[in-house]
Amino acid sequence: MSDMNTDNTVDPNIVEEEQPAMDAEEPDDGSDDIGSDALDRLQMLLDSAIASEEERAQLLTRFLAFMSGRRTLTYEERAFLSKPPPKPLISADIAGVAEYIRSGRAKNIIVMCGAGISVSAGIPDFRTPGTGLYYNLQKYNLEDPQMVFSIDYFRQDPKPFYELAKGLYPGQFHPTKAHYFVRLLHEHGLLLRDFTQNIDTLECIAGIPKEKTVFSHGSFASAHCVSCGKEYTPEFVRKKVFSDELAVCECGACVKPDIVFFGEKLPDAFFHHMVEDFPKCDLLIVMGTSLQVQPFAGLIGRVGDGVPRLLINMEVVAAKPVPPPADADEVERYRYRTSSKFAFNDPENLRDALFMGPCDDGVQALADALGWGKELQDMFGAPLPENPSL
Ligand code: CNA
Repeated sequence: MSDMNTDNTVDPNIVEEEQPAMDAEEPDDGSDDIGSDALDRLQMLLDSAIASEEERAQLLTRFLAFMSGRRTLTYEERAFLSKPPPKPLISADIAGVAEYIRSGRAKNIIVMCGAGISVSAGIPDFRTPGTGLYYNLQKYNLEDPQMVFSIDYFRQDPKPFYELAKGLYPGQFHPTKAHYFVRLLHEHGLLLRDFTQNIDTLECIAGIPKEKTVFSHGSFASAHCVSCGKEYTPEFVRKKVFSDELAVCECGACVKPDIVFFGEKLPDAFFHHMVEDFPKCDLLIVMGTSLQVQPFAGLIGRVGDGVPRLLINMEVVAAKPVPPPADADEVERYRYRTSSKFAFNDPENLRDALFMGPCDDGVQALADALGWGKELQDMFGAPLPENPSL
């Protein structure tokens, strides 16, 4: 995929380009050589909620017969394999997404989130002007505030990172409604996976099961020496952080919590679940992220064509700059073909829904529309567990 750095490391500078199409070409000669992209489309239809159960079963049976040479495909079948899927949502907003969930079409929801979901807990995000962590790092006169998460810079001067770590270290904050909404999705049996970029581990405190969470940029749950690789406990690092000391290894180098710095590889779980989960996803909810950091940001382009996506954020991010082409034949394909940009600028868009505002308001509105409003409020108001594990 074009969204992936070849070395699979985090890169904040890559902004996603348009993804190549995953659509099927219809053969001009009417033969049954429908091509491997049509097989991809078949797989996608079978994996997604776009076709009904009956359509899926019929399609699979006929296709298997075709593959084993027992029959040829009809014109309609070939057309079905290449046609754009039906309109995904009744409206590109919270009400449309709620209707989609209520209709039972969302059974494998993936949530992707970032620092914005923890802002109301008191943890600043990176990039919001005036309050973000990068703004607060001005006193270090760094050439670029992102250097604080550069592994080379950390080896030279770990102090800015340690200071920043103190401000978002797990154990000091209460999860937000956005975290509890993810748990609610899980309790309603709808959560396939929660891909978080956050390192504050508020997901664990909110009670989202660990196996449902992918800490895409690592966490404070473990730590290693950057030179000899010796492992240290999170308690060791925690004590140092809160006594304003550096955690130093017995070899003399600095110890770093296992959060992913720019230039470092993401955890294996990220790639495993990226490949396993996204083809099954039937609704993507993206919350509180600027979608600036790759390869995470490119995940939005990994759901099947036409699979609805909801962005809940203070600002519009990753939007396609222009409306789709005016060509009548191309427009439907273009509209529902998955790319790593949202189609908010398309006035006919019924696939990418937007709630622009605080995450907590967005999830409360969605929970209300689903009839889960009180459940969310009660969960948010309940006392925290005594000893949540990181
Ligand atoms: P970012 O680049 O700072 O973007 C945050 C996004 O959230 C922006 O688009 C904001 O407009 C939006 N936002 C801010 N507040 C709210 C709110 N209340 N409701 C809705 N939207 C809001 O952060 P990203 O997560 O996109 O960048 C990825 C980095 C940030 C990851 O590597 C994280 O590790 C890192 N980070 C994590 C934390 C944390 O763990 N809480 C805090 C700060 C940074």
